[in-house]
Amino acid sequence: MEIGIIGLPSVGKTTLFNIVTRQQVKTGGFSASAAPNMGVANVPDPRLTWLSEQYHPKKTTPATVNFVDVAGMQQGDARKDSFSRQLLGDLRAVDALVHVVRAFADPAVPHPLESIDLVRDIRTVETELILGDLGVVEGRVERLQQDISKGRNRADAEKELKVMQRLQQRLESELPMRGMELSDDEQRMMRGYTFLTGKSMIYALNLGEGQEFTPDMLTGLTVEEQDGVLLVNGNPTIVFQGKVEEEIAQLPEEEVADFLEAMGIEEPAAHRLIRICYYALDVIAFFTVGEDECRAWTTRRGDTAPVAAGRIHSDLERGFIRAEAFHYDDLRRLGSVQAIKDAGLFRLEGKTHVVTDGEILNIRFNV
Ligand SMILES: Nc1nc2c(ncn2[C@@H]2O[C@H](COP(=O)(O)OP(=O)(O)OP(=O)(O)O)[C@@H](O)[C@H]2O)c(=O)[nH]1
Ligand SMILES: [Mg+2]
Repeated sequence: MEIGIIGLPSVGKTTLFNIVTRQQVKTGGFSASAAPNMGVANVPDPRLTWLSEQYHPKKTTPATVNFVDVAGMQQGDARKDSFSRQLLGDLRAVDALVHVVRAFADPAVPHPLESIDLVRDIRTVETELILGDLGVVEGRVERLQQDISKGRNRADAEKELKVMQRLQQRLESELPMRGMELSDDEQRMMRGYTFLTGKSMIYALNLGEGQEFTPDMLTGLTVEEQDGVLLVNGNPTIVFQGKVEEEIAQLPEEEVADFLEAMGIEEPAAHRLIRICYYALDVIAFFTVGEDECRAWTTRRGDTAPVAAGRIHSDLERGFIRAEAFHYDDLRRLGSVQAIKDAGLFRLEGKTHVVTDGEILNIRFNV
């Protein structure tokens, strides 16, 4: 899983990147021409910690999420030819975008649009992404029309042209590709393209120290809560205090809890960000356990056992025979694998089994 961090200049993108990856990349001073920062974050999961306490493995390996921190976008960027190519290149592989929106005011850090206005910033970035995608779609539409007039691959080209034109209209009415209804066939046709507005969007609102979030910061956008998740225009959103969280990320592990309590922070932003990425992408965790290693893995909700096994190694998907499966919750409740077996909750699952969050799997395979 890979996440791209985007936003206007000087909003705290690299600060958030440092917070979540525990790196110390230099912040401040306009990174406009710099190469993207890449980093890895461990996915916090208390279930893995508990499993590790039971199995005493040689190694405990959390699931990881990759983060890419790109240069700041500017209003009007999308009109430059290089813009979408550069950004598309940097963000091609990401599964979701985190848009860092600046709420903190600091005279020492000038805002490129000279005032704090979250709604304007959200709209500005969305518009740039839409214009960037529009450039790609227009190019593709033109190309397809040429193919059709030359009778090249006509049937397929006509089908693709239809969906591209539908996307074009959508973007022209200032709507992102995200949320567009696509048939399975259309989804397949679009899979080869990486439209930025087709990716899941998460907002991260960067507040100043001690600053509180109030919905009136977002007047004009829809703000609601669902399953305890803040949704802004339907997009999962977290609020965080960049400066404070940066300090937390640099503390030695054993001092974190006290600092959090002193600051009245329930859960560090790094954890909340990763959780909201899981939520936005609708992915789940499963585990493998043993004396050598206890490990957490990520897979899409709805994936079958062979697909999940493929996250571990492609051989396990190719040679999948069956999976021994039981659930973390049952182990926690009953205390041992034997007790799970006695309760009839230890299963042998075949290729059609859909993996659930918290399942513990042992893959039997043959290659
Ligand atoms: N006061 C205050 N300053 C912050 C906060 N977050 C970031 N900064 C400062 O703002 C400046 C820019 O932060 P960065 O994280 O580099 O911002 P960026 O979005 O990566 O900037 P570019 O990559 O140049 O577009 C730095 O000097 C940070 O220390 C915050 O929450 N409060
Ligand atoms: Mg930066």
